[in-house]
This record gives sequence, structure tokens and C-alpha cells, in this order.
Amino acid sequence: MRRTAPVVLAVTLAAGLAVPAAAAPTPPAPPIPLGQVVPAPVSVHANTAVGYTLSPTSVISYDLGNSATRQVAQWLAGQLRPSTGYPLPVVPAVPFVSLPGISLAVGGADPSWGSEGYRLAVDNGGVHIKANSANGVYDGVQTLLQLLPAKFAAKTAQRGPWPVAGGEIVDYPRYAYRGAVLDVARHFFTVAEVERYLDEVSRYKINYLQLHLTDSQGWRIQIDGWPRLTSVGGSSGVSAGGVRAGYYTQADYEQIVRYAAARFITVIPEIEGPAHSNAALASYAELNCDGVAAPLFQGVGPSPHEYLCLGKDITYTFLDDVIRQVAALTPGPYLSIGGDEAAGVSAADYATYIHRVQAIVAKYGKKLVGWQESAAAIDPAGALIGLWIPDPDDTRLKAAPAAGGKLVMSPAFTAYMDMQYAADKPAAGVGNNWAGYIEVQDAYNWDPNTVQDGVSGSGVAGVNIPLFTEYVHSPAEIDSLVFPRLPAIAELGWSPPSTHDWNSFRTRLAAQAPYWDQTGVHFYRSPQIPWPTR
Ligand code: TNX
Repeated sequence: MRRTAPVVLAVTLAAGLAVPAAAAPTPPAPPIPLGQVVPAPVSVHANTAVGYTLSPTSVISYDLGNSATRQVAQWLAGQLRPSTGYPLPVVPAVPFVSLPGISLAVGGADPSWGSEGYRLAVDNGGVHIKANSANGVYDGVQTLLQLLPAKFAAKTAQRGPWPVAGGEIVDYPRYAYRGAVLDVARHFFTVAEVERYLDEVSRYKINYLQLHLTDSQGWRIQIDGWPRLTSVGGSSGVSAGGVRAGYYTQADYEQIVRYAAARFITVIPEIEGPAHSNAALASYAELNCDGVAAPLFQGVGPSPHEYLCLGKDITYTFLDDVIRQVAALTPGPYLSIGGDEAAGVSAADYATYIHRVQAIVAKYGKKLVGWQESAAAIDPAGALIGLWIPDPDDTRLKAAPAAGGKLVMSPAFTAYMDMQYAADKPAAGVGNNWAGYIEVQDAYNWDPNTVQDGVSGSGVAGVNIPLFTEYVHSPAEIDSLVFPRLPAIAELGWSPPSTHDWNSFRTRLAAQAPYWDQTGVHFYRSPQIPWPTR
């Protein structure tokens, strides 16, 4: 009997009958390849002979001398504890002792990596992130989170393992400015909705948020002494798709600024003028040239009451009050005055307005940010100028870098997230198409260094990624326009041109899908990207 058993087994296998499942435990999934990160790192040296797997005894250590790094360590622990179920204590590093786990170190990094660069090294003892500042450590931590299984972002305990591939990444940004512009004026988004947006863009190393706080359809920031700006101007919005009314109290706004700062994102408040001003004109009769309050405007495009009254002193009293208060809420260096689409006023009046407003911004200690039209009138020294329609004939724009200004590139035809991908994509009524359709490859295939004739090199501060919201009605619609295109432009802002490669990018982008599925980001499943099957 016994002697026949092997024969029986052989026959059974040959007949193709199932082997009992218990006989073959499924091997754990291999770690995510070290370079599978968006934006692409400067250099990646994988070493498959080593690697680290988080365990119940892993610790997160930080430099005792650097409280900002301890905050990053605590933030990281908060990300990983619910899903791993591990305690992951946050502890000060012990000199000359290598604790098992994730170490976050400031100092001793290569100065050429700058304040945002980092090195991430993974060996059998752990994950070691080193940078010149807490900001660089945070960037390294964001890279690490992309190297962990996407279920790290789950709010409840998941089954491991939690491997990180071995090797070394060295990384730093191409441009110092990598911004997102969010229009909360056309459709309002709450503090919690903006915070979630900050979380999602921070994953791609965005470091500025330009918050478009005022426009013709809505005024979104409380200003002491001018209560009707918010009680009237804040009650409005674009009616298409349903008005999303509301405003931020100054405490709300400070909360957004704080939340952003914890993610190393600097908020730039934007107060529009001299155009885009109907909401203010509806709020206060005295701001109108004829002394009659304009009606609220809930349409799209320029309103019949688009311009502040440039000849009245009260206009500048008003702007002084607003800019003083907004500057006081702004720890960052910049304040945007808009300045776009003012063709309805004379060039001389426009220049007078811009000069006066720039002086107010300077008086309250801020540097000016303006859309490209403002280049005709501003003193460019220290200013950031937002390019949205490249113009080879604009001599003032081209002269700005020599006068100390820098351009931030957001060419509408490739960078405006409110443009649809294709007709009715992501959905009918969501997004716009005045600058054409922008598929993921279009968003990826341009170079900030060559987009504006005559402006390159140090004249380019970086990229901005605008989402105007005339046709964006919910956080889910924000998601579907911004993801997956924002990561494409974030990569143009961060990664060296030598890494620019569509096939590499689309593979790395596809690998973001499990994370977006995990966190409920309603990304658009572009047919250009080889998404994994769900
Ligand atoms: C142009 S960007 C505008 C915005 C609109 C946007 C719509 C800019 C400087 N002006 O007011 O919302 O197009 O895509």
C-alpha cells in the first residue's frame, strides 16, 4: 500500500487535479520598485540584495535638536499606525546607535540638495532619510509613502507585510516654486475640503497654494470693518451646477495656513482687481463709480460690473484695509493681486491702480504676485508673474527677469486643470474647453524653460497648476480634473529634464491608482495610462 502512494500522487498531478491550497502559501508581494515614484527622483540606485520590512518593533527616530523634524516624525507615525497596527514609537535618535525602523535626520546632508532635497537609503536595518532641513525630510517621507503598499493609507488595520525596496534615492527639485492655484470664489470649498486637497497635492511635492479668494462671483475672506463683503459677497457663487456659497473667517483662514505649513506648503492669498470685482461692488455701494451697489453676479465670464472704481479714494482705502488684514494672516512672503483680464480700463488707469496696490502690498511687508498682464505696470523686483498665455511679443514680460522678477509657468493650453481631457471627459458639464482639451500626455509634454519666448533659466521660478472652478461643483469633480494631470506638471516642476520620459511617467502614474482607490480620490481613468485592473 505505502509503496503505491507516490504513484497515486504522480497520477493525481498528471491528471491536473488541484493540490490542496495549504501546501503552497502564497509568497508575499514583492516590494514596490525603488524608482516607482512621482515626481521622478534625481537618482535611484536599487539594491535588491537588501530591503526593510516594517515590524511591530520598528521605531521612528528623529534628531533631538530639530523640533520640526519631530513633527514630521509624528505625522508619519500618524499615517502608518492605523493601517499597520504597529506602535511605531517616535523617539529621539541616539548618537552612534542605529535603531531599527525609520530614521529622520537633519544635517550632514549634501548642501547641493538645497532645503528641499533629501537622501533616502534603505538597508536591512531600516529606512534612513537625511536632509538639510525638516522640509527635505518631509519630501523624503512623501517618497517613502509611495514606496509602501497603498493600503498604508487605510484607516483600519490591514494585513502586512510592509516591505520597502533596498537601495538609495538622492533627490532635489528643479524649481523652487511648484504651486497649485485653487479657485474658491466661483464655487466655494470648505476648510476641510481645502485641507484634503492639500493632503493630496502634497504627495506630489507641491509647495505653494495660491488661494483665489475673490472674484466677481464670490468674496471668501472675512475682513474686519467690511462685514458685507462676506454677508453679501460670500452668499454668492456661480449658479450653474448649484451655488456653493460661503467664506472663511480669519480663524478658518489661519487654520488653512497652519495645515498647509505642516505640509511645507506656503499659502499665497489672492485678492483680485481691478477686474473680477463684482462681489465687492455688490457688497458696498460706495465702491461703485455711480454709488449704486451692483447686483450679485452668478454667471460665468466677465460680469456687467467687473471693475473697481479706479478714480475713487475709497477704492484704495478699501484695498489698504483688505491687504493689511490678509497680509497679517500670511506668514509667507507673497500676496497676489490678480491683475488679469482688465482690458476694459485704460492702460494708464490700469498702471495707476497696479502701482498703488503694489505700494500697499510692499507697505505690509509682502512681495507681489500678479498674472502676466500686471507685467505691463509692476516693478518686477522680487515679484512673481503668472504666465497663462505665452506671448512672444510681450516685451515687458520678457524684460521682467532682468529687472528681478521671475515667471511662474501655467500655460492654459497644457496646465489649466479646469480644461476637459476630451469632449465630455471627465463628464459632461464638468470643466471647460476654451484652451482646448488636455489629455495626460499633453499636460506632461512641455517644458517650463521653453514655454515663454525669451524667459528661461533663472527667470523661471517654476510651475503653477491652476484649477478655476466655474464648472467644478464638488470635491469629487476637483479630483477628476486634477488627478491624474496634476502629478504630471508637479513632475515638470520637480524632476530634472533628464528624467522626462512619457513611457516611464505613464507606468509610474499608473502605480498611483491603488493609493487613489484606497483614499477615495475620484481620479479620471485616462485611456492613455496602463492602469492596473481593480
Ligand atoms: C482665465 S487665469 C482666468 C480666470 C478664469 C479662467 C478659466 C486668469 C488669469 N484668468 O478668471 O477662471 O481663465 O479657465
